[in-house]
Amino acid sequence: MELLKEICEKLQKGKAKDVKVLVQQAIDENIPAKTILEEGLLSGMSIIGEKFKNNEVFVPEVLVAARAMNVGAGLLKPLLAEAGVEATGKVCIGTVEGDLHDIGKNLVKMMMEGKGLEVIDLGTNVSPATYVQTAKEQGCQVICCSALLTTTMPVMKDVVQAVREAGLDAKVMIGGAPVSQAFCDQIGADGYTPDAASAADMAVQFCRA
Ligand code: B1M
Repeated sequence: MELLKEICEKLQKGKAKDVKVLVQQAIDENIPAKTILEEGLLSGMSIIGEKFKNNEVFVPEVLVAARAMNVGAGLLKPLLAEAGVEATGKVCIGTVEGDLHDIGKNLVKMMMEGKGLEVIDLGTNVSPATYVQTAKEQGCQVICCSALLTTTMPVMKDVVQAVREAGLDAKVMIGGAPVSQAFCDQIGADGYTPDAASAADMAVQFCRA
């Protein structure tokens, strides 16, 4: 679809204002929010990711693309949310210590809020102690950790260990591009999902259990 291709291209160029206008146009044309997200915004972000890997673009270009992504995703937020859902539980979410990537984490948060979960956003660079303290003080049923760097994935193991040592019965969910089910099993986390929508489904299941 031409419009989605245009969103994808403007996102890669970091044209946040254009992305905003085009996403709104796509919404007005009744293109499903999930399609706009996946085939417009995320597809642009994935091309930028490849170029970043191949040194064809650098941090500043990636940052402006990320900003455009957040602007577009913000418009989709109310549409991705399910209307009239009742609060189903409380979770906290953050990107683990040493890691500043937050686009995926923000999408997971958005999907979880859409399912009626109360989400405490701890931001990026979150230490295991902060997850534990927040879950304890706020009574979170689920602790959600995102990581995008292979070097920060081991912090997830520290989170699991800190949660168990603190005697919390909160579930620990993990995700992010380099994370896998095998890694989840290896560190003893309670759940892994590859995308934001299934993360929200899993969190709801944990909260209801
Ligand atoms: Co960075 N970066 N980056 N970066 N960056 C990657 C991750 C990288 C793969 C690029 C590459 O080389 N190909 C690479 C990591 C390599 C590795 O670890 N093996 C990398 C690197 C090296 C770095 C720096 C070290 C670069 C440098 O400075 N030399 C640096 C590190 C900074 C730090 O964190 N300490 C860095 C910096 C940055 C920017 C600041 C420029 C920017 C981040 C901006 C921001 O987030 N606000 C950035 C970006 C944007 C990327 C890429 C291009 C895109 C990441 C992204 O947002 N993807 C990325 C390349 C790539 O992934 N192709 C790259 C879109 C997002 C929606 O996907 O987060 O995977 P993702 O989330 C998905 C799922 O994984 C899942 O749901 C989401 C949607 O369905 N999910 C969960 C996520 N969390 C979940 C949690 C769950 C469940 C599912 O349960 C709790």
